[in-house]
Amino acid sequence: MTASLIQDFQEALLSLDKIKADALFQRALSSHSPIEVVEQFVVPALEQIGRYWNEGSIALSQVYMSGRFCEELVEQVLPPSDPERKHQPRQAIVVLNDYHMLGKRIVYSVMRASGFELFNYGRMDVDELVERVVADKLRVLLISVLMMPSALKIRDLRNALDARGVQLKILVGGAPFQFDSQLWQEVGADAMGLSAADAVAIVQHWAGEMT
Ligand code: B12
Repeated sequence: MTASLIQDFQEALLSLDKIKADALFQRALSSHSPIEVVEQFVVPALEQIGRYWNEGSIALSQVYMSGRFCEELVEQVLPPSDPERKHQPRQAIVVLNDYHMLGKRIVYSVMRASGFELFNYGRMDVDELVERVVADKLRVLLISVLMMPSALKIRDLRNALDARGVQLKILVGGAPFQFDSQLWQEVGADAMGLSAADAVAIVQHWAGEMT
């Protein structure tokens, strides 16, 4: 994926030029797999947009519309599921507390495309999540958070599950864990992944241990 293609894509997003963004996305797809395009093209462009916003050089509306455009593009190309399901632990994915949904959507799609079946809980708070984990008898929970206050809520979740004697492997991912490499341990998670590909590799490893 060339840097100039990513740069052009990012500029199209920032100028809210949906047609151009779509054309560049299709061009990237002509030489790379959908997952590669998502992880090596869409994600870096959005991360750069996040940095601009952090510096104060762009408006929140530009960040928001870029996220929405990318959600639509990603939705078109990520396959819904693979018919060959593997033997696997009961698992789910959730966004805890915040409203950044794109990362979860990608991880969910990539997990399913890689042969895993998992519940998609959408967005939940801690109390609701504890009840669902117990009711669904989960063995593995994937949590996506993009804000620090949401990341810290994982500690409350772990404490509430411990109090009910629930043994659950928690895999976390999202911006706060990328900013602070020790945070996943501090909030009581079992592992942290930087990407959707990491999620697949880690759950595959756990599934092997559990069978
Ligand atoms: C787009 C965006 C938004 C959009 C979200 C649109 C949507 N539908 O999702 C909008 C404009 C709504 C938004 C709003 C806000 N945002 Co915002 N946003 C971003 C931005 C620029 C990109 C996020 C994104 O979509 N990235 C692309 C996706 C694909 O990447 P990702 O989510 O990181 O997921 C990848 C990996 O992290 C990983 N992954 C993700 N989840 C998981 C889970 C598991 C288990 C695994 C293994 C891996 C994994 O795999 C994914 C694919 O590679 C980030 C910047 C950043 N550095 O992340 C800020 C950012 C997350 N936002 C931030 C903030 C502060 C806000 C607001 C509070 C702003 C405001 N003042 O109103 C609000 C809060 C909304 C809320 N209550 O949740 C901060 C959070 C800071 C912090 N430490 O808490 C960030 C980090 C920007 C910053 N540097 O300040 N935001």
